[in-house]
Amino acid sequence: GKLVIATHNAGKLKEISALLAPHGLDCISAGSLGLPEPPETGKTFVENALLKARAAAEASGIPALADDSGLSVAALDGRPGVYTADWAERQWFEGEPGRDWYMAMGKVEGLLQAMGADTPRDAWFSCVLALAWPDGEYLVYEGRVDGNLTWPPRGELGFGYDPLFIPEGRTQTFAEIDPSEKHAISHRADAFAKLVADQFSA
Ligand code: ITT
Repeated sequence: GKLVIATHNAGKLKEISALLAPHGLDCISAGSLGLPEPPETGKTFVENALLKARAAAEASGIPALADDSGLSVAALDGRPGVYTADWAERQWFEGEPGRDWYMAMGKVEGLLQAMGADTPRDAWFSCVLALAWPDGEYLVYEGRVDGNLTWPPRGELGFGYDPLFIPEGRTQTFAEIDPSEKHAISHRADAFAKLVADQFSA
């Protein structure tokens, strides 16, 4: 069947397409359908993922999959969490065009400096995947990966905060490991495993 991937984030779209590839769906991006981006007014990953999936399913008449995700820093009581994208964006509007990733990274550098050498750098990524159908039915799946923040950024792979995040039990950042390995252990992979077990297992 057909599935709309309700994201406007190119990094996510690439990962979701790779994770869905074995399941033989005809994936259509929200961007290619010209679907609008609903404002993310929710206070939780679940609320925002549902908001995006439902809006896309309603507008397109096709089942939709949305991803709401973010980075949580233990020493900041889990912030920025659901506000991770805003965090980067605020910097983007103040910064030079085309340097949005760098500005977001700079924000983390400041954060890590402010934390000092003795503050634990434990962090985690969360991902909520929401599936919504045009008739209003929906399902959500939650995933998480624990790790540590590092500075300076390392690696060119992945997207977003990947160059700053070392998953537990590894020495390389998410931006240094092969995408196939990130897809085995990431927050998105964790949520996907639950979705696949629920939707695609016979
Ligand atoms: P859509 O809402 O259109 O899907 P978005 O970028 O606005 O795209 P979110 O609101 O879910 O998505 O924000 C997610 C933030 O978390 C964003 O800043 C990402 O860069 C970051 N993020 C999520 N998953 C990540 C991953 O696997 N690696 C690195 N950063 C990630």
